[in-house]
Parts: sequence; C-alpha cells; structure tokens
Amino acid sequence: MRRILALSLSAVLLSGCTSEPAEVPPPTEGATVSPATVDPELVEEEEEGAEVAGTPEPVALDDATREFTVDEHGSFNTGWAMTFLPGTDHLLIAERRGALQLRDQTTGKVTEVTGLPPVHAQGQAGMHDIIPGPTFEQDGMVYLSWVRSHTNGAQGVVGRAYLDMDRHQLTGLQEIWEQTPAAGNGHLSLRLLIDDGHLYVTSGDRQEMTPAQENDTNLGSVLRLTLDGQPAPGNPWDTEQWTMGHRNALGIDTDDQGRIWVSEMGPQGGDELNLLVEGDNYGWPEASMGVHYNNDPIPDHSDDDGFHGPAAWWVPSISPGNLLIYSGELFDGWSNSALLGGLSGEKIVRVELGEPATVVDEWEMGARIRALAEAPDGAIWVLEDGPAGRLLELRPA
Ligand SMILES: [Ca+2]
Repeated sequence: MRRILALSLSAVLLSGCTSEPAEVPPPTEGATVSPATVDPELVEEEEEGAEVAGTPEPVALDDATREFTVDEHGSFNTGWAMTFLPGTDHLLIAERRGALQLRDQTTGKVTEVTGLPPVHAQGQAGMHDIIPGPTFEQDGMVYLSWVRSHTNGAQGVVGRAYLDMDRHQLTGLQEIWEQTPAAGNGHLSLRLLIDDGHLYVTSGDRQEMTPAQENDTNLGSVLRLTLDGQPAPGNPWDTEQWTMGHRNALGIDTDDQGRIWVSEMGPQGGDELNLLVEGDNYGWPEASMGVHYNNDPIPDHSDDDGFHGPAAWWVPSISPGNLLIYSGELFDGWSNSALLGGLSGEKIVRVELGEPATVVDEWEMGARIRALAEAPDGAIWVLEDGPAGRLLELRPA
C-alpha cells in the first residue's frame, strides 16, 4: 500500500504493485501515467475542453490536503463501467470493446463472462453499463446496455439477463429497450439506474442536438421505464421521458434523500451536475455554460430561461465519465458527496450536495478516469480509461 498525497499523485508511486492473475498483467514498471494509446474517436471533443474566454470559475476550491492511499489491482481493456454485485464478493466490469469481466475480490482472479450479445465497438459505442437487478441476490438478474450495428450506424440497446456466477455466463438475455433513431458512434450515454421499482436510462443526444428538446424521440433525455422496459405510468409527457434537454449524461446516482442526479458532458466547457426533477428541461442545446466546438456561442443558463440550470458546472471541461454518490462511512465526512471522475480533467472531484452544491476537493490522478464504484466496505474503486486502464482502490490514509 502506498500513501498518496492529494494533488501530488505520481507515476512512480503508482507503478507496479501486488501480484495479479496472468490474464490481467500489471502495467510495465515505471510506465508513464497516461495510457500509451487511446482510440482517437473516444477523445474527440471530450478531450478538447478549452477554456471559454472571460468565463469565471463557478466555484472556489478548498485547500485539497486530504490524503488517501491507492492500491493498484491490474488493468482492463477499455473499461467503461463497474458494479459490485450484492451478496457476493465480486466486482463486475464492463469493457467498451464488448466484454464483461468478473473479478473475485478475495483472490483477485478475473474471469471473462460469456453469453454476451454482439457489440458494435467503435468510437464511443460498445459495451456500456451493467447493474444488478433488484432480485439479483435471488435469481442473478442483471441489466445491461450496449450498442449494436444498425443500417444507420449504431443503436443503443438495454437488456436483462441472468448471470450464472459459477459458469461465468449470461443466460436468458432479453432486449427490453432501444434508442431511436439510430445514428453514429457518439453521445449514446446509456447509463442505468434502478430506483424505487423503476429503470432509469440516460439517453444521449447522439450528436444531433435538437432531439433533446423534442418529445417524439427518446434521445437527449433521462427515461423512466418499468423494469420490463416500457414507459413508466405517470411519466410527465406520457412518453418514456422523465426529464429532457440533456446532452451526454454518463453518470446517474441517487442521494440520501432519494433524489436522482446526473453528470453530463458539456460542449466546449459547461460540463454539468444536474439534480433531476420530474418534467424539467435541462436546456441542451438552447442553454449551456460552454460554447460549441466551432466557438459559436450558446446562451448561458440563467434564472429566467425556463430551463433547470446545473447544480455545478465546469469550465474548462473535466469530461465527467461517471458519477458516484458516496453513501459509506469509511471516508469520514464524505457521505452524500458526489464524486466525479474526469476524462480530459484526469482528476476526481468531490461535490457536497448542499444548497448550493459545492466543489470541495479535487485530486489529480494523472490518467483519464472512466468509472467509480463504492465497495461494500466503503472503499472507492476507480477504473482508468483506455486499453490498459488500471483498477485502483482508494482508502483513507
Ligand atoms: Ca443544462
């Protein structure tokens, strides 16, 4: 175990580590922090995040002196999402290239899961999210999202299946929802949350922008579905939509009051943390704290534009790849904090969800951070982006 001072994380301290199974070899000793290669389409526009001239910093940072230790547990190929499986000692990791890896947290052994659907893995498209269903501990049901090939490019799909933990196999896969219309390989979103008997799906704008302001597609929205993938009764527009005006929400989680939050990739600048309120419109592409990538302006969010403005935002971009609202006690004082992992920002940010939401800590991680998950013991697990992204475990120093 190595003690890492916040904001001074170094490649030397992180390189090498404990023994790991042969199928997930650790990176080379002394390797640089940044992954050697990243699919250029994956970093398209996420990576740019140029500062918008004249835009003030929205929040002030406290002195980030908190310490935590970082243990490294091997690496994964294009890791995108991960979840701890309740009632087991296993972590399930989705790799965008089209794979699921089951990691035994006691032995460190990693086994690839079979029985996956064909996955269209290009650009931002591929295997996306995986979460346990509400009956997982009884029947092994999981919900997953992925992208399939389509005559118009790529199409997001949500399905459910049974995970046989002994045979490392998905069985009984059933598609329950599809993202329409199909489009290119960008802005799929496809993060999943099950809360209070509903399945929430973040559905990106597919880089088409205007569908986020329309009710005749399921793009640019956060959807509330039944556990069978149907529009939930009582939805505000009698569609699948719960909220609209979203761009590319790659994180969704609930807080200690049961409220739902999403993290959202902005355009050039303007990444957002949003508190979801049924029937509200979050403004994209009519309002944003960022600008278009060709530098065309977008009106800022304002109090009187009719849109629900962000609780926190980032200019320049950090490119939040994931959102975790911490519920544990291991990190003293962090309960009900939002943790966001930055891709272009290469950092982890902690936001206290008070009124207003306040950015209180940020830690340079020296690598693109794709996913965060909270272990049953309250440790925070971190998955780096890219073809050899490391799996890290953070514990209080
Ligand atoms: Ca917005």
